[in-house]
Amino acid sequence: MESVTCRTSHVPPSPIAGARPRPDVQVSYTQIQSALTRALRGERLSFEDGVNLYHSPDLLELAAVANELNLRKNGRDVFFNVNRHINPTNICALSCKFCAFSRKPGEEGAYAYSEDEIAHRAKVAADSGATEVHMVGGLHPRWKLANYTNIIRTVKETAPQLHVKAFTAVELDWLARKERKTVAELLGELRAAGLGSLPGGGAEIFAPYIREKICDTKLTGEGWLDIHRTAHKMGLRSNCTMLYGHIEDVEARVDHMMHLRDLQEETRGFNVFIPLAYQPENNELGINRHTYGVDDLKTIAIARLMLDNFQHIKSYWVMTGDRVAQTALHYGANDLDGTVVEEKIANMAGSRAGMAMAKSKLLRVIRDADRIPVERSTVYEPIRRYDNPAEDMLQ
Ligand code: V47
Ligand code: SF4
Repeated sequence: MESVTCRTSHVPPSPIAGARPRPDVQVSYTQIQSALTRALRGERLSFEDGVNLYHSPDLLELAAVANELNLRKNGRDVFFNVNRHINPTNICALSCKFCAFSRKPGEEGAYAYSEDEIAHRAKVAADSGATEVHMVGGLHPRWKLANYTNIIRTVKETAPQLHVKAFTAVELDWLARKERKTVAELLGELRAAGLGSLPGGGAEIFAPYIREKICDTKLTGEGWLDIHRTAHKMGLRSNCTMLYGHIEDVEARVDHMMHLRDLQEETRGFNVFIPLAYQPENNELGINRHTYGVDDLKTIAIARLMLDNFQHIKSYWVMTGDRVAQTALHYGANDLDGTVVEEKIANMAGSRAGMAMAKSKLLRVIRDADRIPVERSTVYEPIRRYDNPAEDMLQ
């Protein structure tokens, strides 16, 4: 098992200071220039480069390089998908400090969907042209493997064409331990039921000095990476995320990206990297601020520069709102996620972006950024390229 240690001996004096570059760190403009030049030459950047880039005083210069790297890889095409989130239960044995979604059994607001409720949502999704359901939930103390396979089968029996992207590494670890199975055995059974790929949730921040403060009882960073490695080796693709904008520092963010880059180098199994901006309400973390646009955009740009072996960087409108998500398309992002329809996790934590976005609006957001909308499958196969703007109104 790969050990997740932080790449620096630096331990921040006060992580609560947030992820703003620390004023005591001296970074020369020459070092930043050197990193940008090397990135444009296609060279791999180091941990120190990533930290230096976060200290760059020139956001537009970062944007120009990230945009250029993205245009080389993906041209002006921007992906979106027509999907639906289904959170089968919010009952959870853990109590991550940033989470506003989970409830304890019997607590007001706790729920667990029946098969009929899941089938209904899958049918509505399929009828509205969705190609994917994204399903993640809490760690239900009483659910067994059969609950999970039934959830997948219910979706596939209702609408066989839907791709099931389901269950975070955290849920898989919990279930494997309860069922006394290896993760490979568990994934084999879920795949036989119809699982298509894994979402990227549960990664949070790998660096132990942050993780232990925000979700100390959760699967470790190395455990998360190990489960994705196992999935990739079985031929299952997956996504990866990073929760930022809470108590972490820029060193922890860059460290996180480098662990993902290393695993991608080993397996090539990640579809996309998705930075998730922290939403501050109704949780126990005590950090009561949303991220601002500069930090969101800088993080997208640095991800594009650091993650040179990733084809896709997602600007997830749910966390940043549509305006910043759109602007990120000029900072290295080439994917906006989807229609979503019933987003609960960020919504309950104070997201101001709403629960859904119509396909017609996604088209407009992309088109207004002077990019070409391309509907994609979950694993990034193009479904339809919207070459003709006149057709957008018909969607
Ligand atoms: O793991 C929980 C995050 C994640 C908060 O793979 C929060 O395509 C912000 O991973 N503020 C689940 N974030 C969502 C997720 C995801 C979403 C969309 C697409 C994909 C994909 C994956 O939500 C959790 C956690 O990191 N989260 N609470 C919060 N207060
Ligand atoms: Fe449970 Fe996931 Fe919320 Fe943590 S983030 S408390 S594991 S639902």
